[in-house]
Amino acid sequence: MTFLPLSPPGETPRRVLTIAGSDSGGGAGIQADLRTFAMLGVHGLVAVTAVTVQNSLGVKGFHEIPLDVIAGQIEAVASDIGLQAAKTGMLASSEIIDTIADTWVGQGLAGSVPLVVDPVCASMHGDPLLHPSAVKSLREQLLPLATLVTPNLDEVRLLVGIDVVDAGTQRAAAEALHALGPRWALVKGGHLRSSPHSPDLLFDGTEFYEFDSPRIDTGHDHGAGDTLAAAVAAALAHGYSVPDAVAFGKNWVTECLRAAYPLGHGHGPVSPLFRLRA
Ligand code: PXL
Repeated sequence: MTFLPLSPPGETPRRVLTIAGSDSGGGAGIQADLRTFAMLGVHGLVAVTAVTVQNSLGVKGFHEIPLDVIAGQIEAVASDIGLQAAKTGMLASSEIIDTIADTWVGQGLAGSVPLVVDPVCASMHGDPLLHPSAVKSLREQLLPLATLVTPNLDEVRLLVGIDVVDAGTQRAAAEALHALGPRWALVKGGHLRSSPHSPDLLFDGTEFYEFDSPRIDTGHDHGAGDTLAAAVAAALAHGYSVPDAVAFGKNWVTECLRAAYPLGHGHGPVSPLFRLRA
């Protein structure tokens, strides 16, 4: 299922905030999030954290947005427009993470609005998108506020120091991540080369939920993690439970992977534009 309930034309749709970086190549970051939000019929709100200079070959550098401007964007939309869910992507520095955590609490959003934390650390080319010193802030300031954290296997290693190589280590990683404070932890298995599938494992401190999908290897999967987290946030904005939202997001990103296209001379993006077909 890749449809969420649509609001009638003229009626205000659900609002979902992305707190993330800009990708000049248009494949990942806020550009990917806004595409998925639009294709799923929710209204996207934005707090830009950093502007990357990048194309399909990699990230050449980035400029961090001043802290007061990041906080201001969140305050501006929360105080006027309101939101039913949010997600974070590229956060760049510990100061930015601390600012977002403080603003989230200060605006009264903690505990009332679901927050999906996609702990972006590097681009698919390995270019750093988060200062190494910021991992501590991610762990200590942001994860305790998260409804759901969605690391890939590299991010799992950075956050909890576990090398996921099979189902047993994936479980151990989910437990260690959950112990950092998020309500739910999703350990994504898309990079698990020991599996022919893409097995994701969700944990709430008590029960494990497994989500399997075919691995789609097109070579064009830029923005896949962002797209998954954006779709999960959109489903949460509609009141889905976390397991249902993850199942929805996984289906969504699988269809976006099938529709991925080449772009430039490197890696192309996953694409939600399949939705425009009749
Ligand atoms: O896909 C992770 C990601 C998130 N946000 C921005 C990015 C990337 C990967 O390159 O550039 C801005």
